[in-house]
Amino acid sequence: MSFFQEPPQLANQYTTDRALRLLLERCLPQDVLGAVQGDLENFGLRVTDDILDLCLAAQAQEPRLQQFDAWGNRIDEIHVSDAWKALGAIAAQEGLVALAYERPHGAASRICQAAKLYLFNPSSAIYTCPLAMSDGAARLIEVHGDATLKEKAYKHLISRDPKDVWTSGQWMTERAGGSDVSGTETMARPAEGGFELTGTKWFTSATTSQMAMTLARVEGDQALSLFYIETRLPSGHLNNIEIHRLKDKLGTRAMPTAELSLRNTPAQLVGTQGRGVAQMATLFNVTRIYNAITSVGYMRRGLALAADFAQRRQAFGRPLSQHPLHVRTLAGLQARLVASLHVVFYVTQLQGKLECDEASQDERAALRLLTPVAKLFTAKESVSVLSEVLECFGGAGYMEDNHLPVLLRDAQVLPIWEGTTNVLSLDALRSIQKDDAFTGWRSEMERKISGLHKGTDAETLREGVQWLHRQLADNDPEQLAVNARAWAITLAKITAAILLAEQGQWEQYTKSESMALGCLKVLTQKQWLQPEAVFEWDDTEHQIVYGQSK
Ligand code: MFK
Repeated sequence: MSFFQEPPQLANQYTTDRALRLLLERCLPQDVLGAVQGDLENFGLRVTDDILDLCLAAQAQEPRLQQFDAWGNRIDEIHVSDAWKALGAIAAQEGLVALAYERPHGAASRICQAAKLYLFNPSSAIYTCPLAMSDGAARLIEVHGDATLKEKAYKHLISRDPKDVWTSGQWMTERAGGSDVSGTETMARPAEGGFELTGTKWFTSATTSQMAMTLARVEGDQALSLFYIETRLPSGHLNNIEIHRLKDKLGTRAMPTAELSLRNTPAQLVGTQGRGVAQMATLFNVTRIYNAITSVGYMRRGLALAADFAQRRQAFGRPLSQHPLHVRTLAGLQARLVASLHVVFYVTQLQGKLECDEASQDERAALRLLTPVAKLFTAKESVSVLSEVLECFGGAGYMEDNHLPVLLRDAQVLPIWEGTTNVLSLDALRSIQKDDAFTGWRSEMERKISGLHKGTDAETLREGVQWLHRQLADNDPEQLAVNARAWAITLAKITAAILLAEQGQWEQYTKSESMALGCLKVLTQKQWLQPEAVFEWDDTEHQIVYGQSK
């Protein structure tokens, strides 16, 4: 009989995730851990079972735009699969957004929510995207919304009832203004009861959402303002919105992303006129954290499959898991996942504290700096790790029908949307120059380092912090900007190393072995913690790209 390869199996994604369990054990108060553990165990199983089935069904039936009905009326109806809708219903019932606002565990609620999102994401066909925008919109309303918005939208965004729950869009991107939203062309004109918006939005994710937060310029203003839109009229028709087409994307194809135009669309001003970008930051700082959770979620799924496969796949007379070179490869990837996981959960913890008014000045500053850094770093790690994961399967990793390539294709959007790597590196620098965020981050990190015992690598960690500080102190803004990416990635790695050391110390006390210290050791051996190369801007770079001097 000829040979057939056994496919990889997914075990319970919570109970088998040692890194996550240890992290939660340390970060959550014992009563909270006791209260959520059963739920996480059930959910960890469901994401390998019925939720995964829905994910595959949603990916198999992509959304479709129907622009006209049989009678020639323009309807612009986006049809999504039943599976996509079912994923939304499960997300509501599981309280994936609601948890953060019900706050059953105070500031720690964000950590519990992040654990569920991390489990859900790789089985959700990226339903985490609408959840991210809805959570960001709920937070935006909580901070900047008036009573009407709280009554109209907020309660729907945080509902657990599938019939009542809403998702929100975050319509920032236009043809002229992508990363640079100052190019926004959408105009807002005062109208009865508020404003009317006219303009074109070039990328709108999860376009079937019931509402959207968007930017527009009030006639005569220089600065942008923030607006709330309801996408449909009570009749079900679109609310003066035309959908031109669905985007033909590399990944995230179960989710509709559209180009659309607003044609005198009724809108309500949110917060203060002319403070649109600053207020929208309340939303996009939440979605950036979701992006980071999503990044680690994809890495985890890929590595869970690759590690299982390595125990089944025989090559050169033994399973791959008995080949040291293969295990070394997997260990390097796993250590990178765990490093990212700690950065993500630390940011989540800070966000929870901020929202419960429990964050110190230093923690607020650390959060401001780490939000863009965690997003940019984990997104890059996700793409790189998943590319390696596919290779771990050999040719099978390149085959669409085993649902491995989709992980990489979906992950490829993570460094792009919600601010590209370079834009976020510059945002990190801006947080330092404008809000002195480095000082707070540094105090937080030094506090953690001084809690480490002798014998740990405290000195190396301290040197890492000092290296980051020297770069800021010794370079002019132009040099800092050209090295912003290297600086931000180094900051992410140093943060990860400090968090791993802190976790490792706790694990050594309470367990017989430490996974976190194992990861730190592997990363150190790989020289992963070395600062990224920084060097002066030189015209050679322009020449090698364009063949001539600037
Ligand atoms: C599964 C996970 C999925 C997640 C959902 C995915 C859905 C996809 C939807 C999208 O991709 S929507 C498009 C996302 N687009 C971006 O994220 C835009 C990227 N560009 C930037 O972030 C630019 O840095 C920015 C647009 C903010 C620059 O605009 P400006 O007008 O040059 O802003 P400026 O002058 O730097 O800042 C204006 C104000 O906002 C300042 O406050 P003040 O007016 O008080 O001085 C800034 O401090 C504040 N601000 C900017 N960025 C901030 C911030 N505040 C806090 N945090 C930030 N990150």
